[in-house]
Amino acid sequence: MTDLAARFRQLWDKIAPVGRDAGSGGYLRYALTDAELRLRQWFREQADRRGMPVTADGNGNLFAWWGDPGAGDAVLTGSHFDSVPHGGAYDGPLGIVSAFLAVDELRAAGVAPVRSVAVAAFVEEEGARFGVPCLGSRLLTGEIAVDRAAGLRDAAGVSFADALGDRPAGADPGLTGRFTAFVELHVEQGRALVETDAPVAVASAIWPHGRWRFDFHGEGNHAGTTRMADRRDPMLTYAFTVLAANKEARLRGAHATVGRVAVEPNATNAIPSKVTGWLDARAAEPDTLRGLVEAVHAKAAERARRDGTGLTLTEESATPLVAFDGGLGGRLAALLDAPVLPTGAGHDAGVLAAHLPTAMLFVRNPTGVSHSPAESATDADCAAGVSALARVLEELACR
Ligand code: HGY
Ligand code: MN
Ligand code: MN
Repeated sequence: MTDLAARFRQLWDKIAPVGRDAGSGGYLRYALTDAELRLRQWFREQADRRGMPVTADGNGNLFAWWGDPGAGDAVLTGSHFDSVPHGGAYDGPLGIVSAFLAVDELRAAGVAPVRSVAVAAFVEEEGARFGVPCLGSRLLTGEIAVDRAAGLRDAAGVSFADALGDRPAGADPGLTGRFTAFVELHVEQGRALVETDAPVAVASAIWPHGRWRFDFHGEGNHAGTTRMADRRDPMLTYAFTVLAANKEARLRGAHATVGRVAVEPNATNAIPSKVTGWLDARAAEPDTLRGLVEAVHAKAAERARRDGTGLTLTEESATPLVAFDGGLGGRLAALLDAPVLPTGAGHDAGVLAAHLPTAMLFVRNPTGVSHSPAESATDADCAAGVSALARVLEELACR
């Protein structure tokens, strides 16, 4: 094992147990809950050890500064700590751990920043607690209204403002205006790097994507005594809609997933009164995505008429196509001699990309699996990611 891979492992092992579910082996690191708060504390300690002051933007995002935290140009890196339910270890934290190690590498090489380097820990990237992904970066850039973000509620009814302990501060153009670039390092969420036999890639684009909530309303009633012909069962409309989403996505070469469902009253012997399903839909082109969601909606509405149920559709979040800054991406791909890949996964980098030159580095994932405990990366590839990030930060912040 190289020195750097060993240093990666040492730091990684410190956070590995935090929020891990013993049963699934996956992580329950929801934004601003105990596990994520412990990781944020770890972030402050790591920054402190390196003499990097930490600032907060009032939206739940933290920044550890190598250089002046108060003024001047800066290069932003980092990622997020929060996970999806039973998510993998690498999605998010890899970008933060790698950023601290990249700063260590540069310092050990005697390189000093000409522009500050800020390591970010963005809050609620997954939207697993409050429903809207990239909530922290959307707030920072003004891409979501403060009132809407403040009022988002988790499953227990706690609002984002209450979890944060304050009303979010909202857009901070003074801060974002300081960043000359954002480079987010992330575990790859597919197998393209296994196929190209490279440890690190540069991102070209993020597919447009979003989340749509389908509320199906019916009539709660007794499972044993209600004649089949008399039922208004929203579970049927929901089930048909899931199948339709799968078919419509396949027809278009797009992706559609219903991975979350809520049933009321959720009793074995009662016809549900309401079923809510969340559609996650993604496509390479915005028109394809729009057509997909419209087609699923039309099919669901038609089925609701047949089932005698009601349907309301709510768009919970939408992220447009992100084409990362071609100049910056090309420069980094040449610097690292790395392949260039698009992705169907969303990232804070996708939100920041509308406001400043932004790029992403992907680290090879042997299984290609993500949002699952099976997500993985070797220590050697993680070390290659740290080296790549260090070279990028040297190029962008130290010359
Ligand atoms: O859902 C996503 O694409 C991301 O991982 N937040
Ligand atoms: Mn994720
Ligand atoms: Mn992520």
